[in-house]
Amino acid sequence: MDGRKSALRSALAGLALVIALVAVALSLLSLTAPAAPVRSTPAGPATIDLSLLISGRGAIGGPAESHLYDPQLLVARRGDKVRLRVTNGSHFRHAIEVVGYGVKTGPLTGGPQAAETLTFTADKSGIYEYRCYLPYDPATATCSPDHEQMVGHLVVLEPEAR
Ligand SMILES: [Cu+2]
Repeated sequence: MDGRKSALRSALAGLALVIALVAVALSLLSLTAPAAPVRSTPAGPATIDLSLLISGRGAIGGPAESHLYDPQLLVARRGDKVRLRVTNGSHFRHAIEVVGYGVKTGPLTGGPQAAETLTFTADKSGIYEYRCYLPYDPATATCSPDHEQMVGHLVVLEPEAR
């Protein structure tokens, strides 16, 4: 009886040792073979196509307090050439300016969709605000009461070290 117990005990101890060795081997493997970084864009400077919608649920004669830029965050890397398609999907005249980048559309008329593509090189890293530069003027169907809320940010990252 005692002999069978001690055989079982040593078998369990052996099993525990094997499990510990496998765990050490696995941790060494994961140390020596790090996962490759996931990459969805080329490593070097690239031309990136972005699109931005000036969205307004307000319509002519209706409420106009929901105008916004969609999306409110754009990301590029320094050195990328950016082609930013701006479409005005609202019924009011709007525009966009990336402050500090010297990049802006002309006034984009409302009603039938108006669009303009801005092409620029993201040559400065940092976070830059984009906003509408046309003040609210109901007499000319320009912008909307929420003009001050039409804000987003362009984030230009430093490229990864290669
Ligand atoms: Cu405005």
